Amino acid sequence: MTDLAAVKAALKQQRIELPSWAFGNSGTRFKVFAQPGVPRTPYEKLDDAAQVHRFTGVAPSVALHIPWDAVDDYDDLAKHAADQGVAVGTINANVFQDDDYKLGSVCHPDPRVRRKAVDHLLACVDVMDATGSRDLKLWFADGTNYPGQDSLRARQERLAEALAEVYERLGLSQRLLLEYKLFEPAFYSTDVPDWGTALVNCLALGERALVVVDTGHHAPGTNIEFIVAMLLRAGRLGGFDFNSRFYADDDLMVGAADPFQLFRIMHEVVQGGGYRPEAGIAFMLDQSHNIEPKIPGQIRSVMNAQEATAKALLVDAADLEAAQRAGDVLGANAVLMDAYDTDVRPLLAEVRREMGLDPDPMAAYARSGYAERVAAERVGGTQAGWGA
Ligand code: LRH
Ligand code: MN
Repeated sequence: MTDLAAVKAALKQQRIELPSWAFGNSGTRFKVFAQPGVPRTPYEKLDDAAQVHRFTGVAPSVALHIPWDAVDDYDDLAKHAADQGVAVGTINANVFQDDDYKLGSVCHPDPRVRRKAVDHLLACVDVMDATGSRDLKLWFADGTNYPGQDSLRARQERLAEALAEVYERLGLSQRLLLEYKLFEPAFYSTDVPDWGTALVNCLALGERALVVVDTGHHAPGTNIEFIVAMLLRAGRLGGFDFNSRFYADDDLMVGAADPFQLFRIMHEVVQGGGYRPEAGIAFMLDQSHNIEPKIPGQIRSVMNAQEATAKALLVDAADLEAAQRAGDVLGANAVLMDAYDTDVRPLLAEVRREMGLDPDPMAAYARSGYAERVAAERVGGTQAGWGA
């Protein structure tokens, strides 16, 4: 029998990090739709993220993306975050939006371009020193579009050399999180396309180099929870970029497209000891709210993650292990499905009440009038976006 008090306690200490860029305008190559009240500055992005934490209680940090969130004084930005009741979290580098990076950044054939890219990564570590961030997250758009365009082997040499220089620069309390992605924007080869490539590079660097699993970065049909189990077992799972997709890297709300997959992933996290705070797993969202309102989109996403986590925490591990050992295929599957088929919304409403929060974060946010207030106040200036 699962200990409900322990499940509630575990849910109260959940921590989900929000992406600053989810609060800015985003879209596709076809259109980026502007929305009223969208932040114009990293400060306003933090203000909006703080609303998500205010109503969910489990989103106390915000990942930044440099230069999208570049400011003159990062110490002051971190202070502003604290004033809003949140903290600056993971620092994301960006070596995918400069004309120089057409043929790659750290994997580019031209050493001058590689130098420029590595210097940006090192500058992001300086930002971490100012904001007190633990993690540097690296995703590389690097790849090729046609066979023969470049040496796949030489590009790996360049990647390893760049990562080694950045890893060397990190402080002892800082970590490098390497994110892989199957394809896009490159359409023939991607230099960090899968968990194996990311893991091999992290093992070569050192124990503070860990792999990030972005749930939108796999080939259709990939058993992502298997990858999670493997990385946890290897002690190299650094974190997640949570989102969901029907087709490619759609960056939809986590749990929206495939809540059962999210449950299976969180089941492996819980069973693999990754949910314990001391495991140091960074649970981050990485999403784009192209057509839906952004703050409610983030609140709904956090709630989806809470629901998948609650169901995973309700799995009767003893019954499951007994059925598995007995080779009771249907019995074991039933233990898992019983947890998944449990309506955990009343449990989460109770947890929120016990945290002093409104049991219905979406309704509470709507009643707050925040959206109307910022839409009225944020007139003029340039709305934030990806600047792509
Ligand atoms: C790349 C990615 C990466 C970010 C970007 C915003 O697709 O997932 O994590 O830097 O989205
Ligand atoms: Mn990502």
